[in-house]
Amino acid sequence: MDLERSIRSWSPLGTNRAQSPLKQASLSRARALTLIGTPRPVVLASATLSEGQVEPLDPAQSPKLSNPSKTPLLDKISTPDDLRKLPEGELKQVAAELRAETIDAVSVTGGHLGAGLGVVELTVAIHHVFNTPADRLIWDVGHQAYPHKILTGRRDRIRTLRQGGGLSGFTKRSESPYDPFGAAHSSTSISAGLGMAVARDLDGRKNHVIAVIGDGAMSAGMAFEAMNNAGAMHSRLIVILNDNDMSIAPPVGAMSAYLAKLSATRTYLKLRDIGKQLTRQLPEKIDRAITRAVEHARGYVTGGTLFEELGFYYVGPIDGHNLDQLLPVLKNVRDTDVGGPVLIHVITQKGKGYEPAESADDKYHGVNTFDVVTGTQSKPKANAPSYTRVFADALIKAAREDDKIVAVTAAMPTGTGLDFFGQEFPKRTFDVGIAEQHAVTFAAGLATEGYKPFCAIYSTFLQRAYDQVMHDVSLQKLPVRFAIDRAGLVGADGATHAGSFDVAYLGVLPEMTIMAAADEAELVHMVATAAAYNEGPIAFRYPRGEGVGVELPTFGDILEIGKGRILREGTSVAILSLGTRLAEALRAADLLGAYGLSTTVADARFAKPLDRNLIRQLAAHHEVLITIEEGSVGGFGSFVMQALAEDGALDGAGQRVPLKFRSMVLPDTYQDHDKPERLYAQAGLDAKAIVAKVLSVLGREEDAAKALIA
Ligand SMILES: Cc1ncc(C[n+]2csc(CCOP(=O)(O)OP(=O)(O)O)c2C)c(N)n1
Repeated sequence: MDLERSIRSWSPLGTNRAQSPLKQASLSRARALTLIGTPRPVVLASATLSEGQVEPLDPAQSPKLSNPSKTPLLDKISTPDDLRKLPEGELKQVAAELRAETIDAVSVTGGHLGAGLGVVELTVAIHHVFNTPADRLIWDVGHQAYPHKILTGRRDRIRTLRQGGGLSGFTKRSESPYDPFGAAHSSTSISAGLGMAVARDLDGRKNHVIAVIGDGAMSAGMAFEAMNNAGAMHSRLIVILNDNDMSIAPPVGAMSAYLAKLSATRTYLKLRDIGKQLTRQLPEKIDRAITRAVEHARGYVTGGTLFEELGFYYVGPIDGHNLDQLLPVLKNVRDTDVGGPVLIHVITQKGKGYEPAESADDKYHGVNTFDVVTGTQSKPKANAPSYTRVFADALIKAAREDDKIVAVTAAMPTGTGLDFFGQEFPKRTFDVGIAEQHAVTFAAGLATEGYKPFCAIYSTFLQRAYDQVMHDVSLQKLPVRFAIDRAGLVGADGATHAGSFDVAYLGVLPEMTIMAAADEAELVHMVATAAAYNEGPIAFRYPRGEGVGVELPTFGDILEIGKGRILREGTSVAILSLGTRLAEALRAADLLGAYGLSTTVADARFAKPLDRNLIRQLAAHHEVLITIEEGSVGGFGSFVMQALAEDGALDGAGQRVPLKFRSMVLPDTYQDHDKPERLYAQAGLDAKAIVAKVLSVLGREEDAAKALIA
């Protein structure tokens, strides 16, 4: 089915087509066609055009067709089986069409672009050479898998990427049999691939397992743990190292320097010779050919590579945009059993083939929707600074006063705002690479020497360093400051990136202090509090996106540890909020007034230690006490309930009216990507849901049902 027809025949959830993503898709499709049909050297980088030879797509060259498709080869491909039917000579054009389709789709949806553009040829080559999905193809992180999605039966939905109800922005098992392993957190592919390879061996099957991992992801501990294990086993695993010399930011560390040296000292030329040599030798003497190829690639130039020392057969480096190199090498690796794992070192360019991406500093790693012709990204009007920026500015101010303050990021300088900190304090800023575990223990080391490390890590990625937080930090009571960005639901990145669990997983650790900012001014206070607090580890969490627009203090106040605040006093209902649900709690209090319910609203500020006095007061003077937070069960609400139970407040003893307590938390499910406000509504954590909860607790079920739909 061609794209236009498939767009016409598919409507998401039966929604109004005028507003559906597919309406946008068709419009944008028209733009894609224009893009490909009209040569625009300004947009498509010339390297792609010359390599892909895409010029015949100009309608002027197909005068007989009234409305010729501008992606004639891609239109023939519903699944990789169709791709495999095409002769190799047509694959360059497939790649060019795939690149243009990817650019156009992301221009409509926003999302990860640079990484996908860098693996277009690799994606085509892998699916052409290997028998996916029987051969397992694992994309590390999965943010580069949009071209893969287009080739594996998802082209008709590609313009729903990251939209509610649409395709995930990462690989996902439930989405396609061509995604044998879900991802989004990095550096898992070699471990998962090795597991699949060993399972295959145990079953006596013959399929291939291919893990594609970036040079950034390769710097993480997990990747090394997996290589260490794989190198000592005799299982056939193919690891493709996609080396584009970029992470989100420029890559850091000795591994990156090593890869640069490796690729600089081994030229493609030699590999091209090797390719020819392999082709000459095929098919009779495959074993000898690959052996000789690898001998050329390794021993002669710089001695054994690190990968060989780890037990891998190393092949490369090869030009990952040149199908004439990729195809013979992949075929040889496919057809040759070297008795263990193989690592193919592929050099690519992030953002390849789209000039605005190629020339941007971040290679368009992650983009908003954008204009395909100019590359200009849409910039939604901000009403307030982002929490990330407020954190960075507050930390910079604190660091001007205190030269012991240092900052640590695990490959996320821009995402955490530490790029700004680094501009002013380059020597006090440490990007340790994608290595959250190391980041935390490194910060612990700094703390032992009297420094004040602020470890800025997204909630979801801090999960990786849980043992380090426990064993290296909290057990030793070291004053590491955890700045936990992206707390709560994050939207388009979906369940893999949701910051749902940090209060629960940190809150059970002795010695931890945990704060949650209710707005951006509170965040400024919490940065000041963390800077001043030296008694042990302290964490403060804040969400993705912009603040609520409150006035920012020039300098933050040092908050009293474990003390909350009351914002509004009422008599019958109390809402105790942790974090940025506070605005919804205040809105709910207004709405409850209309039901004749006078409501107290308090901001706990601290999930640990709890403000026991505040909780006792709220319990003693209200009939209903509700806690609300942007986190899972087992967090703040559970801690409050434990405190109430210990106090006997749930026994009804000594109370005029027995307390009715409820805790509002995220549902016990993984919520897929969508707009955060919609996800919070689904989760039952908005003002309406609070009102309904209170009314229901009071037995006013009819009112509760009405409140929900009001
Ligand atoms: C554990 C973890 N930490 C941080 C991230 C955020 N992240 C997503 S992609 C990326 C860079 C990956 O670089 P690389 O593997 O070289 O792939 P490229 O984007 O350059 O193709 C980072 C740091 C993540 N996904 N997982």
